[in-house]
Amino acid sequence: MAAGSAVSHMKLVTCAIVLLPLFVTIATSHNIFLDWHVSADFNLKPASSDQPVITINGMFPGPLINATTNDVIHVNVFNCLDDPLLFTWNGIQQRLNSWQDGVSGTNCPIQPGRNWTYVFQTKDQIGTFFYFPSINFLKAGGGFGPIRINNRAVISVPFPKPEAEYDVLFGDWYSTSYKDIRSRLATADVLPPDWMLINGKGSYLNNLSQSYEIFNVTQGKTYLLRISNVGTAWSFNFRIQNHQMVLVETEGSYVNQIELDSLDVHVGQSYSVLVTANQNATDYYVVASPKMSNASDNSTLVGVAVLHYDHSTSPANGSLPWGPDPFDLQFSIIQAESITWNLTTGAARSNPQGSFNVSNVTISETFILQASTATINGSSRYTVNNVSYLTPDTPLKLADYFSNGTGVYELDTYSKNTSNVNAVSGVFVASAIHKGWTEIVLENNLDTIDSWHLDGFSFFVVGMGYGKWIPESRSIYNLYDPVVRSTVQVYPGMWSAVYVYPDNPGMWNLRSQNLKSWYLGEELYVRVYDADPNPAKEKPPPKNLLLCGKFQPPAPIPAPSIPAPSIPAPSIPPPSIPPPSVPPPSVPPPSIPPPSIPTPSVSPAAKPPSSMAYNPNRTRSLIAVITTALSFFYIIGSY
Ligand SMILES: *[C@@H]1O[C@H](CO)[C@@H](O)[C@H](O)[C@H]1NC(C)=O
Ligand SMILES: *[C@@H]1O[C@H](CO)[C@@H](O)[C@H](O)[C@H]1NC(C)=O
Ligand SMILES: *[C@@H]1O[C@H](CO)[C@@H](O)[C@H](O)[C@H]1NC(C)=O
Ligand SMILES: *[C@@H]1O[C@H](CO)[C@@H](O)[C@H](O)[C@H]1NC(C)=O
Ligand SMILES: *[C@@H]1O[C@H](CO)[C@@H](O)[C@H](O)[C@H]1NC(C)=O
Ligand SMILES: *[C@@H]1O[C@H](CO)[C@@H](O)[C@H](O)[C@H]1NC(C)=O
Ligand SMILES: *[C@@H]1O[C@H](CO)[C@@H](O)[C@H](O)[C@H]1NC(C)=O
Ligand SMILES: *[C@@H]1O[C@H](CO)[C@@H](O)[C@H](O)[C@H]1NC(C)=O
Ligand SMILES: *[C@@H]1O[C@H](CO)[C@@H](O)[C@H](O)[C@H]1NC(C)=O
Ligand SMILES: *[C@@H]1O[C@H](CO)[C@@H](O)[C@H](O)[C@H]1NC(C)=O
Ligand SMILES: *[C@@H]1O[C@H](CO)[C@@H](O)[C@H](O)[C@H]1NC(C)=O
Ligand SMILES: CC(=O)N[C@H]1CO[C@H](CO)[C@@H](O)[C@@H]1O
Repeated sequence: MAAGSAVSHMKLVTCAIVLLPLFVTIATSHNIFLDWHVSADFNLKPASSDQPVITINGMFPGPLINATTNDVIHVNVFNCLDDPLLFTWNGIQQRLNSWQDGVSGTNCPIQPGRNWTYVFQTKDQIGTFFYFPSINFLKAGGGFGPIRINNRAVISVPFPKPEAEYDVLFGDWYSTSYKDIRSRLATADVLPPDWMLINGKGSYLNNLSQSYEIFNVTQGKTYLLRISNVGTAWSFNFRIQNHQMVLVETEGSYVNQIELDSLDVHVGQSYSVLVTANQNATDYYVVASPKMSNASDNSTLVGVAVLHYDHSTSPANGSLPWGPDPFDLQFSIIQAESITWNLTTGAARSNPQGSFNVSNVTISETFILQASTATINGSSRYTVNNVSYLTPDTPLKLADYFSNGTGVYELDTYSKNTSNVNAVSGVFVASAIHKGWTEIVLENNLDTIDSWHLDGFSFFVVGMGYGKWIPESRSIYNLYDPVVRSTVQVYPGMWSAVYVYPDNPGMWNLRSQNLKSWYLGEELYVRVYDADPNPAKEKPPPKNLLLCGKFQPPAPIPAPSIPAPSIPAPSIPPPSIPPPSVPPPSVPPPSIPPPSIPTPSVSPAAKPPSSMAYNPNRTRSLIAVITTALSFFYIIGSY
């Protein structure tokens, strides 16, 4: 890091040099600093075609974020793509900090040629997660990677320490450019992706694959596989020839351990399983095959990797291990219902997971959300309660902070529990009662398996059922040990119900993980608002907050000596800034900046979605940057 680069708070990126991963983990401070150069690579050709693949520091999938409970992750993202970019951290709860969630409703995009640093904490979490680019359909081009949150040393884990851990990211893949797919989505009937990659590599059995993945094991040892479905559309059944798996964790919860021959993983879900190398030392097939598809053994849509024993005497052979009938959803449903929460084990904390449970809670509110499709103004859209989400130029979170939403969204315009009469496009923001238990029923009117994710929370998966949900459906709920996670599948023609405790104020995305559905409107935001003015409740915007849309950056501050509106450093309790989640006493018209909030200029006609780093006090930021840099070098020097 040259001293010069610190001068500009937000630096124009030199995109030519990308292969410079900077991984520094400072054990004592529990800060993890990462520099990510995100670019398009045309030479990887995982599916044999020379489409752009989104890499991070040249890697596909991107680098592992290997964190421990409560670590603080600093990810400086350099956008070397020609599309605006945001990353979201699937399943990371961003306690009191939806500013770092990285979806269109919370952050202005990082423009091409720019960089921006996320800073977030893995507060009170453990488990298996992943990250991915959240906007512009970029996920279909890659850019995803694994996140592990390890237990702190003082917390015991409910299984013996494995010999090694492997990240297993599998997902479907289009063999054409994400840009082509994106441009055709609204107008043409785009076929689902027809390839399957495991850790960015094609099938062992398909000679079009450039390479295939090998998991190395030693006979007699046990391994932890951290599995995520990073794809865009297909659910997969995962299995290993001649080997069983023990399911131990999902999306941050320890489950009651069950032995499985195969595991269904839906889009956006994560699991960890233990696999013991207890067979003869040869090679074995590792298979992920699509649900609800007749894809044959050797099709590109069947992922095949290799489990390779040390001193293996033969390559993988025989036929692929049989999975369940891909159209037998009953198998999948029964398996889902058998995944329950281990109430007695500790997780991020030593007290039992089950000490916070739903066996006796009072529901304050029920959301009934129905996913469907509709044609709106001639284009095909996905809808929730007949509303197709319309992404405003201004992130909801910014509007919330600067103008109590005025001019960008209106809270509860659309019903949370009935479908709009006509299909419309709109900015669907639903309120949730702070600390009032909320039941969310997700119904699927589509003919594919849907998968829903809520940012900011884990939820209790209390039930699934056929047809329409009715209040009597509650009689089949499991309120004793429902699994706690953040992504739940919804089978076609069925519903899934979850309970969530909205104790995390902020603006939170509730979305279909199926990329096309999400991109075409199957999402909404849930606003959790806490009237308590204590600033400890929700974090103030970060110092490097990007502005865009209605709230444009102020004109450049000419000289550092000119007094700027005072904004305290984040670590100092803010004396003059109003608590972030509390709206200004009266909503000012958008052109009047709210009292003592940094003054963005409002330009309703702002067309190019430019976003610039907001820099209230250049002097101070410069000092801060230099100080950070100095202490950084000091730490490296003493490392
Ligand atoms: C991840 O972090 C843990 C805890 O610090 C460490 O034991 C492990 O070796 C790390 N794994 C990788 C792949 O870096
Ligand atoms: C951009 O990167 C530089 C380091 O190259 C860093 O000092 C600066 O804080 C980053 N900008 C933002 C907005 O994160
Ligand atoms: C690849 O496999 C197909 C059959 O799946 C076969 O027809 C073809 O000849 C193979 N190509 C090469 C280069 O081996
Ligand atoms: C297994 O070993 C091979 C050969 O050394 C290596 O190329 C491969 O990356 C290893 N696999 C994993 C998942 O580490
Ligand atoms: C649940 O966790 C406890 C405590 O770690 C462990 O002893 C027990 O085996 C686990 N139960 C199951 C069914 O996995
Ligand atoms: C392992 O190899 C031995 C000797 O080749 C054979 O008898 C046995 O059936 C094999 N076991 C398995 C599980 O394949
Ligand atoms: C899959 O195969 C079954 C049985 O062969 C057939 O009934 C069904 O129509 C096929 N489905 C698709 C989508 O091709
Ligand atoms: C691929 O699968 C089809 C259908 O199962 C089969 O007919 C064909 O022989 C297979 N090809 C190869 C190369 O295995
Ligand atoms: C369940 O809740 C009711 C009402 O809040 C309370 O009276 C009762 O003691 C609770 N039961 C248990 C087992 O916690
Ligand atoms: C911000 O800038 C003003 C004017 O240059 C200066 O007086 C003040 O000390 C700065 N604040 C901080 C925290 O550096
Ligand atoms: C802010 O918006 C909310 C929801 O629309 C409304 O209930 C509240 O009264 C507004 N606050 C102010 C200060 O206008
Ligand atoms: C899994 C499997 O069937 N492996 C076999 C592959 O072929 C060798 C040699 O014929 C056998 O020893 C393995 O059992």
